[in-house]
Amino acid sequence: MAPPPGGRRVSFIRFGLLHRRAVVFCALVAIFFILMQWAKLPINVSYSRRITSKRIKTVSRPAINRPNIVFVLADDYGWNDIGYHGSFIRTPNLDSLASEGVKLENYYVQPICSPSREQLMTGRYQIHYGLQHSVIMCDRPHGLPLDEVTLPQQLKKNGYSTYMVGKWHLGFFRKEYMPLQRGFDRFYGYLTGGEDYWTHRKPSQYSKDPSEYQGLDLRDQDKPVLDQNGTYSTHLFASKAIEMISNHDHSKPMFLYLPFQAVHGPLEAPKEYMEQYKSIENTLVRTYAAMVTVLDEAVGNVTRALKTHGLWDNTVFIFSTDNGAKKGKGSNWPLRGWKNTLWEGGVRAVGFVNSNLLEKKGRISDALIHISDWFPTLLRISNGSLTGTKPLDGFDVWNTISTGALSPRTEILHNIDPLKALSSLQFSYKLYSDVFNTSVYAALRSGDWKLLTGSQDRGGWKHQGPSHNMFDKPKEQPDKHIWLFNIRNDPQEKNDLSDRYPVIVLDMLEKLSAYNKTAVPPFWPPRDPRANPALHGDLWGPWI
Ligand SMILES: *[C@@H]1O[C@H](CO)[C@@H](O)[C@H](O)[C@H]1NC(C)=O
Ligand SMILES: *[C@@H]1O[C@H](CO)[C@@H](O)[C@H](O)[C@H]1NC(C)=O
Ligand SMILES: *[C@@H]1O[C@H](CO)[C@@H](O)[C@H](O)[C@H]1NC(C)=O
Ligand SMILES: *[C@@H]1O[C@H](CO)[C@@H](O)[C@H](O)[C@H]1NC(C)=O
Ligand SMILES: *[C@@H]1O[C@H](CO)[C@@H](O)[C@H](O)[C@H]1NC(C)=O
Ligand SMILES: [Ca+2]
Repeated sequence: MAPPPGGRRVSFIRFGLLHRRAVVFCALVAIFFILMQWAKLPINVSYSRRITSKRIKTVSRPAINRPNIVFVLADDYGWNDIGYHGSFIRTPNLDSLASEGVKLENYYVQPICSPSREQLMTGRYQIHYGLQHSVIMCDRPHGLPLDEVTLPQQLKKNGYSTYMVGKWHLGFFRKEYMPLQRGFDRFYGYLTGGEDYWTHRKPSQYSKDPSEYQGLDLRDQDKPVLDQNGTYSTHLFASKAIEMISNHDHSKPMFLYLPFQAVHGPLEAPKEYMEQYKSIENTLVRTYAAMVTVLDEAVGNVTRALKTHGLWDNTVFIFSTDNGAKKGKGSNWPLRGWKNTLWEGGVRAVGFVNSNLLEKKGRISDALIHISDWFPTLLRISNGSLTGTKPLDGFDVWNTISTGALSPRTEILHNIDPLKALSSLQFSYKLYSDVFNTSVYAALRSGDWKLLTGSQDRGGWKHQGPSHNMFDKPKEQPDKHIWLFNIRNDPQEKNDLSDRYPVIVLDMLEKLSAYNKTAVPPFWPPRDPRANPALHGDLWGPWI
């Protein structure tokens, strides 16, 4: 791989900690923490064992008076597109919120929109409800199954007011699948996966597919919003969130779910923000940077409103992306791959927590955490109950985030998607073993190891700067369909170790096979022409 701009040696650490002094400082801090850990080892060991064995129920509840929960989800926001990961893009609000709180640097999501949202809402892997293939498509009759219990439903049961502003993308072919029917008291936003930032119409004017159905996709509760043509969605959603914050009844705790449209395609940004990056020649890079900066400003405005209304001191604020940056858009440097791939660039996510309720603030957490963990974690801190929920794949990681306790999570099933194999069988694969058919698209993380199988988009490494791009492709056999990496030593996924450690490969395949035995078949209905908004007053919405 070519050296990155500046000619220095590629090292993962370099991107977080620019100076050697910082490295030395961190080493000293690490030694300090190791000594601290050692000093109170007996307590920690029994504590983490308790978490692992019974997850949530046996852990004593913190003395928290049901905090407000504000969850900001960015869309398609890349690992390297935030100030504190070394981006040239200015994100002052996100940077300071993150550095006051706990940065989650070993935090994972799903590689595409709907699955990340499904897991956030249910605490369960998609293999357990048949959504392992692709996203919820706007003209296919599917959605998050109605027997799945959602996070806002559980919070509402426990007395929370539940607000949602932004992108749903969890299904709407029947009314029962829509946000107000899945636990939200208030909904302002859109139902499909992407649209125009100003007209709020799907598809955007940039769509090249003439067969795509067209229509407005913006609602306030159940009603179409017809008077916001021309309001950029990041401004619109921030102001609607602030309106809900202002009108909130303080006798109840609040759950505000704020999945912004930004920075999903199409790349569109207001002129004033483009101006801030006028030195950047590449229009796409300039536009993307401007979109990120509006998002950052929106987060600043929302947190300011929480403070003004006296809600902040008792709020747990979480920021997360739903997947890595798309191939041609932002940057996941130094990670391999992008959105819609199971490489680290698709699934390793920007995320942090800010709250007065954190016991140890101003930290970087290296603990393994996954988006499915928010469900039990947030129910735990909200004194909520898990009664009536299905078996969870998520873990309660509050102590891990708040105090630095060991993570109860040691594994992440990134996905098993049998349909992806069927649609892209270009080679007749030799099976590695009969334990798990390695032509099937899957990936599993276990400890530091990660195994990928099947026909994977090969990814690559892209560094996007203000005035240059650098792109490096992996050099691999085209029919390769099994990879093993040690992610801790090789976070860039450059050195495939599958030939060197066949026993580990076999062990991981056995684990995949065990997960596969708990899976339900993927549900992937055909396109339905009745979804066409032209049949429903030019509005995207339920059609059955
Ligand atoms: C937490 O839940 C328990 C049992 O549902 C209830 O008795 C208690 O009052 C709740 N505490 C708070 C702070 O809401
Ligand atoms: C939205 O506004 C633009 C610019 O004013 C206008 O060209 C377009 O026709 C409007 N679209 C709708 C659906 O009203
Ligand atoms: C943030 O608030 C300022 C001041 O009210 C406003 O001018 C700006 O447009 C807001 N930005 C966003 C992204 O909402
Ligand atoms: C492995 O899976 C592929 C794709 O689903 C299928 O075509 C092939 O027959 C399977 N091989 C075996 C031995 O089951
Ligand atoms: C996964 O399980 C299904 C259903 O039991 C089975 O048909 C399929 O072959 C399994 N896939 C792999 C890759 O083992
Ligand atoms: Ca996304």
